[in-house]
Amino acid sequence: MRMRSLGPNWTDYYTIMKGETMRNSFPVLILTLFIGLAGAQTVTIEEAREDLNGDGIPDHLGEIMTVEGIATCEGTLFSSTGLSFYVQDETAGINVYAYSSASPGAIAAGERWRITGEIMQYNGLVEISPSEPSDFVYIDNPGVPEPLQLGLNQGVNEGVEGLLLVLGNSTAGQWVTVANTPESAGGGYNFEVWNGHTAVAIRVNETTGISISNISAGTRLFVTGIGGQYDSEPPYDSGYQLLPRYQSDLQIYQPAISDGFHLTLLTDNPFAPSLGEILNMEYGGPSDMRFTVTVFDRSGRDVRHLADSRPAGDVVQWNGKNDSGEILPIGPYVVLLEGVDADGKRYTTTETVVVAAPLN
Ligand SMILES: [Ca+2]
Ligand SMILES: [Ca+2]
Repeated sequence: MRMRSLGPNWTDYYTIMKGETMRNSFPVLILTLFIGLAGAQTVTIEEAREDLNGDGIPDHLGEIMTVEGIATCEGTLFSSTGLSFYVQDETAGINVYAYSSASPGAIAAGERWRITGEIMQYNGLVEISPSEPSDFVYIDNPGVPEPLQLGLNQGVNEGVEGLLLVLGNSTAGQWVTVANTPESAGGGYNFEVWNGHTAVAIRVNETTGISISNISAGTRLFVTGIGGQYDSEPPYDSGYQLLPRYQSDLQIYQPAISDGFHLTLLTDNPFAPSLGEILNMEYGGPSDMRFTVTVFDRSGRDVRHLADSRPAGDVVQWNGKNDSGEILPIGPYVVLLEGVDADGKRYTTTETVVVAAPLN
């Protein structure tokens, strides 16, 4: 079980045996045996996950290794029968998966544990799998680390699998947009969000107790969660997901309000572009503000840019076409007004408009 940890030490021993004195080798040998009995040598999580040949399978698959990491959720959060949670150190994160018989008792978010287990892989997700309670050693409770901020257009990938992440930047007022109504699938719900031009899969596991009743296409969110993967086929380089832990990980964007900041429709809504009808809108707000007007489709994709960093008091017109001049399909669209004031603070408001077909 602990052979891997003995490996380098036996090499040292052999090197010493070839050297000048036997006498010096005895303390080394005793120390080596002691380390062997005490437990495997701790490696970084990045080392445990290592995939140097790039085949999507951890190179240490099947080996027993020991890592130390901080739990980013409760030990049972992602399992209905045993343990499934995530730990991370400064280098990487990893899933910890074990039967309930291996549980050392309650594991709380923010606790640091030393964990020994077999390196495994399940549908692309790298796991460390302890087999008995003594494979868990409590160290201390430094608290849950700050989530790693994913940038605009950035998705989940192998490099951040197992880490606590956040999509959308609430400080910058930069949200992600829900692309579709959540669908029930295998003990949970799946939906996608647009992070800029990148679609990111969100997987809500039923065991978390998170309600998705207020999530639908067009909802603007900040999403915190753990980088996961579900990919049943080699080379295990797709199927990345973000796994929210708690209801508060799905934070609905609440726009700030500013005096006089407004977007007003001046013509009839719905309107029929195929009859030549045009939607007129007026916007305004504080004089130091610059305004941007963008039309989004129901999946949250920006389809038409009507104004970019313009002063207040303009009227904009939309003819129902996208940026390429094509008439868009009938259905609802969201017109987003963004205002940025002299301090760089961002304000937004929206109007839902409907592109209609003429009645026969
Ligand atoms: Ca490999
Ligand atoms: Ca993976």
